[in-house]
Amino acid sequence: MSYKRVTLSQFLMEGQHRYHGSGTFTSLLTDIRTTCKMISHEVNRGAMAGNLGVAGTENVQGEQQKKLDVLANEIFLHMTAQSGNYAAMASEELEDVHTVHGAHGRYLLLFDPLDGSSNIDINIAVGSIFSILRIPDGVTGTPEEVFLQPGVEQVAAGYAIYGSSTMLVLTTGHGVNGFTLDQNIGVFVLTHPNMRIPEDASEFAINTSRMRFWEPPVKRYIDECLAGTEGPRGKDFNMRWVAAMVAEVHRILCRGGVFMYPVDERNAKQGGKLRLMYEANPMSFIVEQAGGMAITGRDRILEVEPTALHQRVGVILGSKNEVERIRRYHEEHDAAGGKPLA
Ligand code: AFP
Repeated sequence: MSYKRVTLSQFLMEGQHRYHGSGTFTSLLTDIRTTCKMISHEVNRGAMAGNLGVAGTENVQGEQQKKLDVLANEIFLHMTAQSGNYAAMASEELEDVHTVHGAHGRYLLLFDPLDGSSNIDINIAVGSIFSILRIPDGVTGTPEEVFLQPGVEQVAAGYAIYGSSTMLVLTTGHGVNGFTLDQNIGVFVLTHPNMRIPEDASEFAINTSRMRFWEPPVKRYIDECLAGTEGPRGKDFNMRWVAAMVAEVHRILCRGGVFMYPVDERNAKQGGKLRLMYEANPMSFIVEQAGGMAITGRDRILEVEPTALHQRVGVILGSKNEVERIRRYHEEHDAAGGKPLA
């Protein structure tokens, strides 16, 4: 019965009591909850609200912004600044740190307001990703360097997926829980408690149009998957590509698999394609909390020391045994004298 369900607010309050929290987390995540509901509303209205199409501007990454990229970014900035819980924010869409004047909180928010925005105009799932860091003790001000903390320092992370239903999936370091938005009453309810990624899988997601640029260990893994029952893996694999990391990670949380956006010959100069602070770190925190694994190819993503806000990185994450196998393939390649691309 729906009235017996646990809402996100109740869940956060319960966590606050269990871990003797001060209520800060509850406030931080309440801001995010409202933000995601508003973005969900705008995504859903789509063409009716004139929300589709390009904005005619470029973001800091040099990518064409969609109208909804710009709108989602504004919603994030506005809705999370009001409470004063966050001292500053950094967005994939903004060049510089956005400082909140008069904020009382000592938290930093990083976000990708609308991930997978090439899906907007064709009505396929998109999402928002967020990561929360604490300002270290003794630090004053919020220059860019304060944000440059490795992913292991995250105090919370999550994403919203605007798909056939809207969901908010989050971790505060005590497992991963998923909440579905009940559109009738405007409330997120706990529908996916304690999400766990199966350790084994036979599904992979990678943009195969880039195959000719891949490093040998990546090619080896995919070739073996494609060989199916006749190959060394002795089983058939399935392939998916949604072009929105949020949707790929969500599928992996629900039924396992591997998602790969590796460093390749084309993107090696910039370190990879995906952004460490807005995409790789928060998703890796979630994946690890759900029992999965997340690497750059060779290293654990959460231990990468960031050097720039908009840094990019190779990403391979998902079911533990598959990701461990891919890590081993990189190790074997390097041990045989192969040179890493980045
Ligand atoms: P956008 O948010 O700029 O559309 O990029 C989405 C993304 O960063 C990630 O979510 C996808 O996995 C990946 O890019 C898709 O990349 P391809 O363009 O190579 O399909």
